[in-house]
Amino acid sequence: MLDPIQSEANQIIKQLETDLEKGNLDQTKYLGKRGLFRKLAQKIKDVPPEKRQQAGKLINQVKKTLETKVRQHLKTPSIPTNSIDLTTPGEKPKVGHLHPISQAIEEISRIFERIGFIRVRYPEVDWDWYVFESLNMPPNHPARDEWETFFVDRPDTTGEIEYDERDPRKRHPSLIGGGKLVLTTHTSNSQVREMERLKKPPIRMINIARCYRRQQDATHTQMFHQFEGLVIDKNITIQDLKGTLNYFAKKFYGPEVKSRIRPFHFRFTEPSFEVDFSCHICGGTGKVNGKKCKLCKSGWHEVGGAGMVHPNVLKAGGIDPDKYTGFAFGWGVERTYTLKPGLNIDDIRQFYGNKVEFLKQF
Ligand code: FA5
Repeated sequence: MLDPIQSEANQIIKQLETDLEKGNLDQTKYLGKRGLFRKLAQKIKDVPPEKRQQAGKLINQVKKTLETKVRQHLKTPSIPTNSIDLTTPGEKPKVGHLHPISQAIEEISRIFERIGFIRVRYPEVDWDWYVFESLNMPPNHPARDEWETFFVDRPDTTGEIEYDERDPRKRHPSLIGGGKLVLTTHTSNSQVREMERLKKPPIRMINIARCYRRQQDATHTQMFHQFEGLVIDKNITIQDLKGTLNYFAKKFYGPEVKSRIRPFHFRFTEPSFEVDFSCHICGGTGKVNGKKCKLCKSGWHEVGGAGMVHPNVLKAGGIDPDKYTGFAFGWGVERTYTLKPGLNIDDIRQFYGNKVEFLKQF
């Protein structure tokens, strides 16, 4: 009972082989909806029930043979190279996407641009003066130790000029042929650069850039990103800072998330704060159904620093601290991003491991 099917199958395979030899491949003729294989498969209904299983196997085998022959032919086509087989099934091109940190940077920029911040870029290898001295950190000041700095191997041209807190501009890089050169340890190097660029407030800057520190563990990488906000104008107060933090928290994490500031110390802001955002899982309570929240320690996540711009920094940027005040903040992009609802990334080094399987998920 299977013989007619077998012999028809042999014929179809032979016919395909002849077509392939001639370079006449038409897949639809064999494997299409109304193709020869489909017609053969339909014959199974005429086979008595006790032989159907065997017939099914035979039909499957024929299909595999036809497909394999077509596939092999397409890999090493004997058809002339200038002809195109329009029946060949298309291959979906792989579409890439931006790196998750680039996506985060785009999102952060858009959020701040909506309230009038201007995105700027400044050098990521910069003079010590912009990274430390102009930020009220004299040479050899112990506060510098917190920034585990990579220095560029270059002669120090600072010379004999003493650091003068009342007039830090005496040691401005343009006057001393540069000075020491460092990889930027934070985006705060942009503060005085932006004051110099605009010369006069109002200033509303957002600077997002790479930073470098000699650190490496699950929450620190040697290269990471920060975003720095700086607002300077008449009558800017801590209220403005708090309003901006809350605005960002709600836009980036969701409407139920709040910010809080805790007293801290930075040389370039006075007063200074650490900034936390409430945990989106436990809503800032630290508990879920009476149990300790697994995502946060105490209901809050720390993301970075902030404060009111120190008068010495305004002076270094040529702005009169008796007329103007301002606030600044600086946070890690990686850290801020990993706290987004739905992401559960416990090691930020994964962002830079170049594993496509990891990156594909974003
Ligand atoms: C600063 O860098 C200050 N410049 C922030 C600031 C700006 C304060 C303006 C006041 C006014 P801090 O060293 O704490 O502060 O770093 C801020 C954030 O950067 C950290 O909370 C963390 O999120 C991120 N960060 C710091 N070092 C690393 C690192 N090695 N890897 C990844 N993220 C880091």
